[in-house]
Amino acid sequence: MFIKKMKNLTRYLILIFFVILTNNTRAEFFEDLSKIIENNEKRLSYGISVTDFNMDGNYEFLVTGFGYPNLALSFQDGKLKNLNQQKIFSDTLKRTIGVAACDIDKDGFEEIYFLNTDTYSGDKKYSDRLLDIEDNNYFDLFELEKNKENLNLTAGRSVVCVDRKGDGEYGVYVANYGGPTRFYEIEDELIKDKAQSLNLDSITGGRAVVSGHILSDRADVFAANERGANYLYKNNNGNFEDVAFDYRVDDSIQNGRGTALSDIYYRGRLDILSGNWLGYHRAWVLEKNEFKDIGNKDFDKPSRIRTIISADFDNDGFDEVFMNNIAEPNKLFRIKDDGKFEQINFQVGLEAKGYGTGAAVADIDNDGVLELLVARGESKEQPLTLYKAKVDKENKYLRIKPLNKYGAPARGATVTLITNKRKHSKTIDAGSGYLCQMEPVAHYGIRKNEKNFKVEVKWTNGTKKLFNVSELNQTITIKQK
Ligand SMILES: [Ca+2]
Ligand SMILES: [Ca+2]
Ligand SMILES: [Ca+2]
Ligand SMILES: [Ca+2]
Repeated sequence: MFIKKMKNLTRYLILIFFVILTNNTRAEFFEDLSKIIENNEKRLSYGISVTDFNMDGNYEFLVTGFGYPNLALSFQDGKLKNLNQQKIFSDTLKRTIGVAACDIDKDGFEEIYFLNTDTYSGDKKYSDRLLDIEDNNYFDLFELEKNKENLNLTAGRSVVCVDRKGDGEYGVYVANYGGPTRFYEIEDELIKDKAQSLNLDSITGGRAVVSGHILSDRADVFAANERGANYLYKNNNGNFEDVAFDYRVDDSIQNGRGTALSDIYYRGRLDILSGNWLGYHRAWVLEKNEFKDIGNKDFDKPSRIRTIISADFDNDGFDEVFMNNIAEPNKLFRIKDDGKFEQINFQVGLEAKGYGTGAAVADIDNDGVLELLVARGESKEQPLTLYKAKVDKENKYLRIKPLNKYGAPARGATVTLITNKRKHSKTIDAGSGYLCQMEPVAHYGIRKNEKNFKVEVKWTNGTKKLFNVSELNQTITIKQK
C-alpha cells in the first residue's frame, strides 16, 4: 500500500515537473531590450522613422516628441544613443507626431519631414519642418523666405513619401486633419504644394497613409481616414484617381488608424492591412477587382489600435503582424500560408498598460534579426521600449536593400523573394503604420527546406530586375541603373 502510494506520488511529481518544464520552455516570442536605450526617460513620443541621420551608411531610429525633443537613436557600443545635438532637429517646443524621410532633391540624402500639430483638427499655429542638411548642419526648407507661402498650417497626422513619376524625385503626402491634404514637391528650387493639381486636396480626418505598388506599376497611395471614407489613389501617369469605393476599401463607417502593405497570400503582390479605431481590422486581399477582408475573427476584433506592422520578426519565413494598441494589450499574429492568421500568445511586449503610439522595425544592430522600437505617450508620459524576437539559431535570413539611381533608398519599390515555397513581396517602406516609416530594406526569414532563391526588384518606375541569390545570411544592396 505504502509503495503504491509512493509510486503514485512519484508519477504525480514527474507530471508536475513536466508541466513546469513545458511552461518554461514555451519561450516568450520577444526579448525586452529596452535597457540598452540610453537616457530613456518618460516622454510623449509618437511617430518613428528609420533613415541615415548622419550619412555614415547605418540607419538610425528618428523618434518624434510631443513637447519633448525629437531623437536620432543610433546603435553604438551595444547601446541605443541619441546622436542629435541640433536644436532645429530636436525642436522641443514643437509638438511633432508624424515623420517620414526621403530624397526630395535627388542628391541621395533623405530629407526629413516632421509633421507638427498643436491642435487636433483644422488650423494650427506652428508649421511643419522639412529638414535638409548642409555641411552636417540641418536646416528647415520651410524657413527659407521663398517657401513661406507654402507652409502647412493645418493639423495633421501621418506623412508618406511618394515617387509619383517613378523618377526618384520624391514628394511628400501630408495627411491633414480638418483641412486639405498637402502634397509637397520641389520645383524650380521651391517647395510647392501640388495637391490640388494632382487631385489630392480632399478634406478629411487624415490618419494613416502608405504608398507603393498596390494597383498600378507606379506609386499608388492608400490613406485610412477618420469620420470619412478612406482613399485609394491609383497612380495614372503621375496623377491620381480615388478608386477606394470601386475596390471596396472605403470603409466609410470605420475610423482608420494604422495601415501597412503586406503580401498576405505570399503570392507576389502587396495587399493592405488596415487597423480601425475600436472597429474591425482588415486584412484586405485583392480578388478580381475588389479587396476582400480575409482576416479571421481574432484578427478583425476591434481594438484601440495605433501602429500596425507586418514583418518577419523571428526569421521563420512567415510574416508576423504586430498591432500596437494604446492602453490595451498589444497583439501579434503569424500569417501562415493561405491567409491563415495564427494568434501568438506573449507577455514580453504585451504592454497592457502601455500608451503605444508609433512603432518601427529595423535591424539596428546589424545581426540579421529585426528590432522593434515602440513609442508611447499621447496621454501619459512613458519611456520607449525595444524588443527583438528570440530566434532559433538555425533560422537564416536575407535582406535586400534597393537604392535608386541617385543612391537614395528606393522607397515605394517592391522586392519579391521567389523560391520553391513562396513568392513573397515586400515594400521598401515609404511611410506606414501610423505616423511612422520602417527601415528601407526588405527583410526575409528563410523557411525550412526552402531553396532556389531568386529576387525581383520592381522599381518605382515599374521596371524590374531579377537575380539569383546563392548565399543567405547577408544584406544585398542593389542599385538601379
Ligand atoms: Ca547613420
Ligand atoms: Ca536629398
Ligand atoms: Ca515570422
Ligand atoms: Ca538586429
